[in-house]
Amino acid sequence: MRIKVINPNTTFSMTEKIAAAARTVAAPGTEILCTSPTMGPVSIEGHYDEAVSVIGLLEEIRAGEAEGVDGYVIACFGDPGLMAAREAARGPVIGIAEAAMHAASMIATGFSIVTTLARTKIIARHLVEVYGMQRFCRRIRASDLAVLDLEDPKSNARALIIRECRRAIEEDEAGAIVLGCAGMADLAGDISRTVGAPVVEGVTAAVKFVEALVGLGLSTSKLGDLAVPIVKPYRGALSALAPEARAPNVPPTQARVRS
Ligand code: 5HY
Repeated sequence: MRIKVINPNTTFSMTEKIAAAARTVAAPGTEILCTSPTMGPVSIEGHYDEAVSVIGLLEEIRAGEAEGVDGYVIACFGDPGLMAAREAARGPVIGIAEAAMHAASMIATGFSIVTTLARTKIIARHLVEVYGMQRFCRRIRASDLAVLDLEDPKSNARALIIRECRRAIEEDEAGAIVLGCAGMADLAGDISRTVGAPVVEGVTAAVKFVEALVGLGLSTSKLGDLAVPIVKPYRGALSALAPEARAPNVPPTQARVRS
């Protein structure tokens, strides 16, 4: 199967890091395609960045549909554009926050999220509520790192993240930690060994969830609100994103069985 992992920000070094993490857990039969948009914010650190990043994300989803990709990961902890991507895609689309929270809820009775800037905590809080994770999420902690500090080997990112992880274990009684940024994709094992607790990282968790869903023959429902977008013209610079008439909603996995 082919899973397209999309980093919605435009920092190539982070996309490479995400790709490497995804490939460490991909099953032998899984090909990981990893991309980021050619346009948009270099990092996503708030509502405005997120909103703008969705255009490039949806362009990547549309390209994946043309290539017959089996499933997608949205590799940004705000899960930007998740429902729009599910409208546009046939295969499963999993956000890293959703994947990480569900995985953590299956291995601990409570988890804390350690993310970057304090101003982005509300985005994670909203997702905790949307995903029904209130009973599991003990607290959302900020390491006060900018996202791109995670790309700077001279930053003290690792130490700041470990500090918050330790506080989560001691003060929040968290049984597990969720890393709240795709830019932390390379840190989970190291941090878990250092703090002595399970650390769940969303890119790798999401890849395994997509593999499981595709393996079960499950694709995104095309009933109701997740049906393909209604065909209509879009004007101006966004005209290329206009929904087109599409073949019957047969997911790529089932299409291959039929051919
Ligand atoms: C992410 N921002 O995973 C989010 C996380 C955050 O550019 N990639 C980003 O810190 O908000």
